Amino acid sequence: MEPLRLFIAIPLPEPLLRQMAQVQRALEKQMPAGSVRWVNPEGIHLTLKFLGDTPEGKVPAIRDALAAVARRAVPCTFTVGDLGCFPNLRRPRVVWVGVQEPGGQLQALQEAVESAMVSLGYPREGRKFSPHLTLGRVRDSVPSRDAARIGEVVGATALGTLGEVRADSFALIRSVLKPTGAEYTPLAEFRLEG
Ligand code: 3AM
Repeated sequence: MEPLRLFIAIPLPEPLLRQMAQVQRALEKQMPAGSVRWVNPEGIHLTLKFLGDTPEGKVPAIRDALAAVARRAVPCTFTVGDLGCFPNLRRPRVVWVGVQEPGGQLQALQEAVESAMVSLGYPREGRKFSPHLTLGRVRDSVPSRDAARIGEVVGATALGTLGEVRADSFALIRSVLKPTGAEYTPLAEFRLEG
């Protein structure tokens, strides 16, 4: 049987997704044509952990482990705003909107999810958790002049705060890669009950 490509993420409210679509359109107008693959705004989410290819038989154990995390984790409120690029503005690969949560509960949730998945055999993420909402990915074929322009536009755009999100659940999501972009299907949602 085909493995499932899975990840764990916090879903976002519809009005925020509409704002994100507006930001995408505003940026697209200023950037070299076709230089960025914009993600489908309906699928924008806050990723907590990417699992990747997973045998279907492992899904019940993942669900059980995530349910246990959710029973202990507290809901949190985070702010969405400002723009940036990974790895940086000079070499932009991913264009994102930032997520700020000074209280540390989001970080704690991500660490709890990470540990639970490491216990199930997934590799621990080597990089520090940088919560973000991906707007688009710079195409590999983009000439360095165009990449520089993308970084300039992102650096010059003062987005400010788009809104606050009350996160009271997270989801296990299946991703199917298609030529038109990734299609996401939630397999299970977990309410934060701590
Ligand atoms: O939240 P974003 O969109 O940044 O980039 C992928 C996306 O994150 C990330 O998992 C989310 C759902 O696809 N992703 C994809 N492949 C990955 C990998 N090999 C990955 N994250 C880490 N390692």
